[in-house]
Amino acid sequence: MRHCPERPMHLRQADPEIYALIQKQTRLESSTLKMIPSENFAQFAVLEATGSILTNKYAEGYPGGRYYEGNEVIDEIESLAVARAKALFGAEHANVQPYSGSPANQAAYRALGGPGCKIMGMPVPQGGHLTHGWGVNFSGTDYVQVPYGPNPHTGVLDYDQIRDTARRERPRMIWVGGTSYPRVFHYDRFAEIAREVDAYLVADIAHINGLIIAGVHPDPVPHCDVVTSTSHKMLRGPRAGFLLSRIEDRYQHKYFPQSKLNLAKRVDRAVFPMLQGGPHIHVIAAMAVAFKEATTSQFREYGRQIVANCRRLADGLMARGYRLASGGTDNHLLIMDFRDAPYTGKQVAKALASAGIICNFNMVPGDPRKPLVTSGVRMGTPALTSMGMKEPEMDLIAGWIDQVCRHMDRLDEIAGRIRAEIAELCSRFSIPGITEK
Ligand code: DSN
Repeated sequence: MRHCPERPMHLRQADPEIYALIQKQTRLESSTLKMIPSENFAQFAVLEATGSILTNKYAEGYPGGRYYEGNEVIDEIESLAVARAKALFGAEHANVQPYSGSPANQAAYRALGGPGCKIMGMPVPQGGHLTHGWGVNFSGTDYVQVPYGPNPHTGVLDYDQIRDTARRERPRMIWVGGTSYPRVFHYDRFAEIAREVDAYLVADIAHINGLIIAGVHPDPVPHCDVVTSTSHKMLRGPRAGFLLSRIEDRYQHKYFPQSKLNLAKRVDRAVFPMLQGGPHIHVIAAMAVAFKEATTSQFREYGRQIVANCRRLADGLMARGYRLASGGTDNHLLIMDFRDAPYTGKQVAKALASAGIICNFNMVPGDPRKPLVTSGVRMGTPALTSMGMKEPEMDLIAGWIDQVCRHMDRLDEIAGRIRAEIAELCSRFSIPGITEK
């Protein structure tokens, strides 16, 4: 007789405490405005793949070359994810094993040069990421960072200044990308500069990959040696990272004359075995699901709407007298600039959260305050756009943000009402992975 396994025990019975906490977080996320620009709602199919039995399998190595048996199906899954990543971005090579964005960036560093190399990147306060050379991160301790950033007055990158710095410093790598730069990155101009000084160009597109797919931002792939990304922000995939690269290294003879490995192979070796062990196959499967969704016309429309929503929100705030870093936005995020205000970015972010508007305090270019205080608040539209919100909702939200900022001294009187209005608004929209139809 066939052995009949017991019905699986659902989380609700197996661990009521954790179940209750997840339900609590679900209620919070479905009744407040998720406006941290790096957050989103993964679709249900992504959550399902992430929670699948694929979590059980060890698969060190790559498809066709594993260190464990029983990986025939796993090879198919990873190969499909790789093929979808390459097709989606038009890349020659893809590696889908990085556990997240920072490990992906670490692998890019190791594929392009060992510790001690000089790199150019944007520091965190200027809109970059920790891994672009910030002092407390491996990229700042193991590599020599030469910073560049937006002009503190205009908030926009000055490409002539970047070229001058590159000519003077001759870095091995130039990193382009950020976490709080509200404008477009011109990869073609970065590429010109990089070629002039024989530097590798690396784009970190974690924040804006959906805008690139939608065609509303320039495509970095033709211009860059390596492109890194996460899959859980705009892509609405699982929490993970991936790398895209050229196959051949344009500077092989100069920087790696002894190596028999081309760039694609060096990227793969940097991920495994240099930096990681077993890949998270359940997450790779979920990433493949997200890549598939990103090929649809609905996804491209979503990418366009993210920017339209963010511009509308920016216009609504500026019309009410608020200052924004760089004077507006071209992408999914904006930074409210409170340098001249009597309250800090941290105080405003907390006040907004108390009213159901969840964003984060953030440095603005030229910020005189410390990173744990700041003069800025960063907010974005990807998650709201995933819910189906459009321009009319952005107008409402600009109004609520304004009410909070104008009444910082009597929040008790208004926060509850705004929170209730926001919960009512959210209840009218479908939330991917939560109330997804
Ligand atoms: N933590 C991410 C962000 O919020 O931008 C970057 O890794």
